[in-house]
Amino acid sequence: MQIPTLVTIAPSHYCEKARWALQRAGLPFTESAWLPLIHVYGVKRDGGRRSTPVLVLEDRTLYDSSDIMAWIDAHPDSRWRPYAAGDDARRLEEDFDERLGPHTRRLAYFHLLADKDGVLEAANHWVGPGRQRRVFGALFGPIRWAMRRSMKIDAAGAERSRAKIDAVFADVEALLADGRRYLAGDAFGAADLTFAALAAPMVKPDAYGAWLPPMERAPAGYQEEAARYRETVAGRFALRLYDEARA
Ligand SMILES: N[C@@H](CCC(=O)N[C@@H](CS)C(=O)NCC(=O)O)C(=O)O
Repeated sequence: MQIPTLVTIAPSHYCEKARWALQRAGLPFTESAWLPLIHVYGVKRDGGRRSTPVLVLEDRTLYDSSDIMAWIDAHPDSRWRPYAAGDDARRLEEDFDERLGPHTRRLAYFHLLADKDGVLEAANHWVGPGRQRRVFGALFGPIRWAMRRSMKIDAAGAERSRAKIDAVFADVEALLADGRRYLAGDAFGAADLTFAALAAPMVKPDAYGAWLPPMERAPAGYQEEAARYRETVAGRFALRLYDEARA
């Protein structure tokens, strides 16, 4: 039987969601990791469209992290049932996918893309020093321009995203106020993993599945902002989930 291929943009937090879920479930896969924008070539080559993560299976291809989660939940060999808590887990997962993911990504990129050397160093960790990395380095200016343009990464966008993240973090804090250990049900599930993975760009867990720069070498604006999110109730919760549930 063919081992599934997970096609990723290496640092992407939606890809981290899929990667973590597959690892948690104990289902084998290989990762085909790409750098932003160069991924368009890789994803199309491996049978995807454009967005990542993509999971290429023997008989079909899954194009969305939630479809990958559902496949894991139904898989007979899975050691983990992400939807054990039922619709509450699904509803929260969808809510974080829509209301949190795009905003942590934009705010993190807003700070990190300003540091060209830092991004190029990270790219070495993500895909190694080969051809892909060299093309990314040579085209870094236009790639950064295209990323900023397509994701509206600018000061006004960062401000809007900060407010959206704060609102989701406040909702998570409100859920946790009754003392529960997990967002839905009594075990680690899809809602918890999705929240932690999608919060990760702004709370920087040590166990994140793709290399991230050490805090002291990240741009000052990122350090300040991440330190603030790490101190919130929801930020501490995400870090706890990484400590406890990310091998
Ligand atoms: N709803 C999708 C969102 C995935 C998503 O936003 N992926 C981003 C990476 S963080 C992507 O591939 N962007 C590049 C593109 O669309 O070209 C999912 O959960 O899989």
